[in-house]
Amino acid sequence: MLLAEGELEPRMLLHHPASGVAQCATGAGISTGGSTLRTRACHGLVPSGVVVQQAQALVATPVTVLFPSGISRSVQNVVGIRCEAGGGEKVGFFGRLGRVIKEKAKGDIDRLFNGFSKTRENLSVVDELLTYWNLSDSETVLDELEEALLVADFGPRTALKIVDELRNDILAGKLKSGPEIKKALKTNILNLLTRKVTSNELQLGTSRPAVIMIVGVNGGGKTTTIGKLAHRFKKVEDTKVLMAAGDTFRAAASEQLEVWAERTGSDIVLGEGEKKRPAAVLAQATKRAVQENYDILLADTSGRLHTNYNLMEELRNCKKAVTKVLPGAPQEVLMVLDGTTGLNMLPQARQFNEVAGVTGFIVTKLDGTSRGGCVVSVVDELAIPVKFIGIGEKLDDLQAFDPEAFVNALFP
Ligand SMILES: Nc1nc2c(ncn2[C@@H]2O[C@H](COP(=O)(O)OP(=O)(O)OP(=O)(O)O)[C@@H](O)[C@H]2O)c(=O)[nH]1
Ligand SMILES: [Mg+2]
Repeated sequence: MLLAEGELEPRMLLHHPASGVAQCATGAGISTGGSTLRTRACHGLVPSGVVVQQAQALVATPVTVLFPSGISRSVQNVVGIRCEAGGGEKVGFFGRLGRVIKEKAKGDIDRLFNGFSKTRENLSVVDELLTYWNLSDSETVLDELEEALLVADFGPRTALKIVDELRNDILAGKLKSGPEIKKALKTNILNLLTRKVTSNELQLGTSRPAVIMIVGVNGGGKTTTIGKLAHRFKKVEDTKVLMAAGDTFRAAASEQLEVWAERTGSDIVLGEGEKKRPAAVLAQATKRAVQENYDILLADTSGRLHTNYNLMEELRNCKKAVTKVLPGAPQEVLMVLDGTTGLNMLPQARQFNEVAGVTGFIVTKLDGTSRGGCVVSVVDELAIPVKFIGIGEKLDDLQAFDPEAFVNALFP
């Protein structure tokens, strides 16, 4: 039995019942009898972030695959999983970068918890509702629960999905108490955050440089996020980070990015003279990143309204210019979404995705909003993962998005 090729991600466990050894499985799909289980992460055998070229199950005994959500599935004919990682120093390097970028700094969980205080306030009514829940007033409670989700900007469609699933489970007799309903509520939300997307981790490919384009509407936090990302990457020793000042629209934009470059010890390509067109700046920066062997190129772009046809076409050209210099790039097109806009981010995200092929979201300013439920809605509606969240203006206020920690911060 072969495991399909995939990225490793330390998330799920393969449990070998005979030996009792829990082995972290990794990043590949396990194909069994026609169905494919997408696994994440292999521990001990292959470092996280490394691309699995081939993985093979060794012997024949059933194993239970435990997903982070707590759901378990039995897989036949597996005893151990052997993963052969793609070779080469570059793969290893990006694996290392992947780990560091995901690393939880001390106090991260606390900061996440504090960052969500406003949204949590909106949802605190859920606990009150469920404490005194009984079967006879289920409908009223479910209505009020839906209302609380709407207030926290989960969006009508997503809120309805969550509540409908709870209603079905209550009617089927599967949920019999307030705590059970709360647990199911959290599981439902976690499923919405994970089931349509494969990975919340950056996919940087296997060769240098990896180009990350940052796009989004005005003032969402793109430039600040580039500074925060560079700060993270720079935690890996000797990482060469280049920034591209692709926002040639605003006079002060380049200077703002220059400040971040300086603060993080990154280099920067600025548009000058005739090369001031954004696509030209990005092409020039990509060339330099290739020629001078940079690891990461972080490309800033101007804020633009998703409804402005010309500016959206300009964005399309920016991406093309990067790909022309370096086929396969940009490896990531990350759209910055301003958390304070709540559900208004949905049409923006749709349009940017159509034009630029968004590979992940970074939702910023979640520290200042009571509308954090929009994170669930945007993932559910667009099937694009959230990769990072911004919970403040400082360099360290960017966190790798962890769906479980997010749900726990909303419903402690
Ligand atoms: N509270 C909070 N503020 C943030 C966060 N991220 C960015 N900001 C602030 O948002 C404001 C706009 O940030 P920028 O990085 O300039 O946004 P931008 O998207 O580059 O803006 P344009 O280039 O004008 O489109 C700044 O004041 C940032 O400090 C965050 O996660 N939390
Ligand atoms: Mg900017």
